[in-house]
Amino acid sequence: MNADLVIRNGSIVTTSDIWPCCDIAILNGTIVAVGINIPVSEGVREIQADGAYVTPGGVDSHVHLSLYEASADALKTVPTDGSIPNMDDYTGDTYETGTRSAVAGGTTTVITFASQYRGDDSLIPVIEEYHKLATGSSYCDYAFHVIISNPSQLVLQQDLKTMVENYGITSIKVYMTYNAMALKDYHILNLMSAARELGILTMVHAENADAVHWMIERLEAKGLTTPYYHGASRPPIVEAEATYRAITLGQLTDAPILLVHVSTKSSAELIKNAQTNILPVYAETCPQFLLLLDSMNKEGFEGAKYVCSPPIRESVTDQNSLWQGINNGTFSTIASDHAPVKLYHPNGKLRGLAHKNPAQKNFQYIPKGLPGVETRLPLLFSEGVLAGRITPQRFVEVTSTGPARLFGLERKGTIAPGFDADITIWYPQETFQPFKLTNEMLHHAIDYTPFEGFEFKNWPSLNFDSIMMPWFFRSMLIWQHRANENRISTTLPEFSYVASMRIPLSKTDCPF
Ligand code: DUC
Ligand code: ZN
Ligand code: ZN
Ligand code: ZN
Repeated sequence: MNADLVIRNGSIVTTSDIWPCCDIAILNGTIVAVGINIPVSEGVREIQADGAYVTPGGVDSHVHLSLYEASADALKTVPTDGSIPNMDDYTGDTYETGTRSAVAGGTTTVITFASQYRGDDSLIPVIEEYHKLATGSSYCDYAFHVIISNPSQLVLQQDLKTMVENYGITSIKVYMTYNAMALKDYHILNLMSAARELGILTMVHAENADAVHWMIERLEAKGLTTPYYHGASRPPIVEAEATYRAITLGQLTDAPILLVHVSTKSSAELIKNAQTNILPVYAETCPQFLLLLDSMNKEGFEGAKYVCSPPIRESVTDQNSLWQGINNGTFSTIASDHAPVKLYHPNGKLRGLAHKNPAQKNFQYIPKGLPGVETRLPLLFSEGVLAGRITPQRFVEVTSTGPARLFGLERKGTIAPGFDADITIWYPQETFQPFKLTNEMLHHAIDYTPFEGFEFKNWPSLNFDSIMMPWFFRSMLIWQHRANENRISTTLPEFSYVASMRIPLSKTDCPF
């Protein structure tokens, strides 16, 4: 067998099976064989994976990187309601810091957003700008969705087609909330209808903008403006109404839709009901909705760490319903919705607040999003697979195979000959020392994690057990890539694997 790398004796996990004691032979970043005792020439590099789960590399289908950088000019014309921070306050992750963080957590492909703002007439310069931001700066494979905030005639009649044909991009996102982004139902109908004609999937952020606005006014009138009240301003019913409306608009246009960051039982039930009626309705949820509760949110400004939209919910019933939705097939993908802004900005401003009234620290001016691209897979492995809530097969389905299929990443998402050799290894539990997460362990450029103090019972790693290595090298992750595939771009082809130095290694020692 002609190969340049063999992974030996792992338990390979697919959406349907676990094949114990299997080898994977890899050549030039592609899997060339899967089988038992695969013979290869002497000298071929081997990785021993005895007793380890070997899963396809994670595909994170919802990641915001360089969030506001490409559209700086267009942003000047946009109303600021806290959904978009002032550019001076921008401290999110770039393609470099975000993708190194992804890889360090076992994710080998991210689908990120190129964002069109109101001031942009066309989509094409926005897509070009994001390609520039990502090129040469990404440690893993990446692809794009396009956020549409100005569905101009140019967009509807020309750009969507160009986006598909010239850039291989087949998904858009629309917002039903935020002044700066929200589209009226009329415009969403126009977009869904055009998207359907072109085979584009429309992702929907479902929250009722007017209802949120109305709630915020009432909270403000009572002086309830600390970050703690963010959740109160966007109750589950606000998400449910918009979810139902999105499903209805999709039905009217006969267009496939994906409800992103679903956070409640009521929304999950509406989606399940639509799916039962054979509508092409897909759904995503995120680890923060499965694992965090609003009661963890602190009074005072520390609560800003947990501000995301939809908000972290109050009820275990919502969490249980989302886990149930993973098991009954409601959710095709679990994504991070990595959309972070630093809590303490180096210029002394707090999470984008100072351009409004800094003394006020009003929750409505806090950008809505959390970091999570690195913790997504390990959280779902620890709290899902090892806690017995989901099987290893379901884990693979919602973290890799599902999103790869949904977004047309044809050579990703499973371990089989002909597929990209993007592989994540989870060493056996008995060899892993559980640890409590601190933000310093992560590779993002953000100064906090909402999962601080969570205990992790495993983390993706590679064990060179026959080679003497410094102890911290025990933790590594295989990452192989394949460039220039239709939708996928990768820009650092010289890497054949990437070290993910886990546990107490300072960022300055890290090769990323
Ligand atoms: N929606 C997202 O998908 N991400 C961050 C903020 C938001 O509203
Ligand atoms: Zn959203
Ligand atoms: Zn998002
Ligand atoms: Zn790859």
